[in-house]
Amino acid sequence: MHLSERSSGFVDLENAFGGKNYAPLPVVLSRGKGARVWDVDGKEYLDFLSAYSAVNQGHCHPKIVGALRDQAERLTLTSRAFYNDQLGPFEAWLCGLLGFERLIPMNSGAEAVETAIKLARRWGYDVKGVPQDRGKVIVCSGNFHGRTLGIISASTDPASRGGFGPYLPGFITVPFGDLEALEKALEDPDVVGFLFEPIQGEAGVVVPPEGYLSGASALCRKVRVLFIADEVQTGLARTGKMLACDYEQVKPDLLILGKALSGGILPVSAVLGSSEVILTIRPGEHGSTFGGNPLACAVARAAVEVLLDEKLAESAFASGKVFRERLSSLNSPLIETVRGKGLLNAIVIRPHGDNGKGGKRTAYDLCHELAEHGVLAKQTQVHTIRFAPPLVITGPEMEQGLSVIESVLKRAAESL
Ligand code: IF1
Repeated sequence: MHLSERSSGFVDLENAFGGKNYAPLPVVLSRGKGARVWDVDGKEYLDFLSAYSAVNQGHCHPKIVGALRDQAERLTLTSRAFYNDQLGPFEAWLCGLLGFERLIPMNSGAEAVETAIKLARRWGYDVKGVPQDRGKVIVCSGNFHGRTLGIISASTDPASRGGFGPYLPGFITVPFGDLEALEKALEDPDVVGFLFEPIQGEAGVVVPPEGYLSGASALCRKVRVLFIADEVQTGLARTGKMLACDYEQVKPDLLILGKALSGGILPVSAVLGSSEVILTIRPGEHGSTFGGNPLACAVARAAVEVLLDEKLAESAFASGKVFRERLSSLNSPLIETVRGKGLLNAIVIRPHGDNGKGGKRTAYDLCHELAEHGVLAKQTQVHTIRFAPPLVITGPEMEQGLSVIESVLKRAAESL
């Protein structure tokens, strides 16, 4: 991809002074509105990544930005050493909306996942009666729950996990989507929780077989194991329902939210659950300086209200259908699979052509080409491209995005 001098300046600075824990597409963004973003040269793009589903409400949503501005001028952070006038109302409102008794606010998704694991262990000891330090959490192969040491200890992905040991014990891995394997693992009396993504994001938008969530929920209930849904990525309207668990009418014992809980404006996450579980952690035993800050609460309230006011779950459901139908109807020999729910979708691409480095072109090369033509998307795994535009994407914008994607795929298919 050609880089302007202006763009190269920013790329060079990151390369010179930043850690190299990312390999971004060479696009330097400076502005966003709705489903569109602009780079430092003023070139416009459709954002089909949405900051990994954090900006479900679209970039710089005026209502959320307004809430941010209003609250920023009044009070931003008190710590949890004191009460503030935003946290309680926000907790009551979100619990009421989603049908939970209590929540613990945190910041990043990973922190909320860690909180859930701690809650499951503590509940296991205090309520279920598992012997101290023996609690185990079942996780799924191919999972992605974040980057902390605890979480990567539960990962099966060598890139996330490798070379960071020693690892935290207490995890059992089962294949994702396999109820029999789960049932077997649940025979261990020390199991306190089953932690899963309703659709695996990083694994390549892997949708489990129908009935998996409801089956897993029933299995967990039978043996008194907490059913813990990581909806950091699938949650909050992304998959065409408020929660992906709603597709099978299952209610998790612990629900983990992040990303779009703030509409991408600042890091806000939460774990929701029953008093029985949430209250097992007592004062001084867990927390965070920024968790539950008034700015975050005001922003999160506005962000979730936007999802409701603008019926974004319904929009995601409808436009996701259009998206998958259009790409399937291409019947492109290049596309192995089109999958997803709502606006969390992916296509699996066959290697094709010549990448100029002695190999075949893959999803990575297609993402560069898409960016050149004004559509931002990111490969996940080697052969998969994830498409997850903001849920506010308009009909004409979706058409525009689809026509770029279609033409890039058609051209690539010629080199198969
Ligand atoms: C990165 C992936 C997406 C998540 C689920 C918890 C977290 C995530 C289901 C942690 C985070 C991110 C992190 C981001 C890339 C991204 C990602 F490709 F790695 F898998 F979205 F698909 N649970 N996902 O997906 O939340 O601590 O980041 O707030 O660059 O690592 P976080």
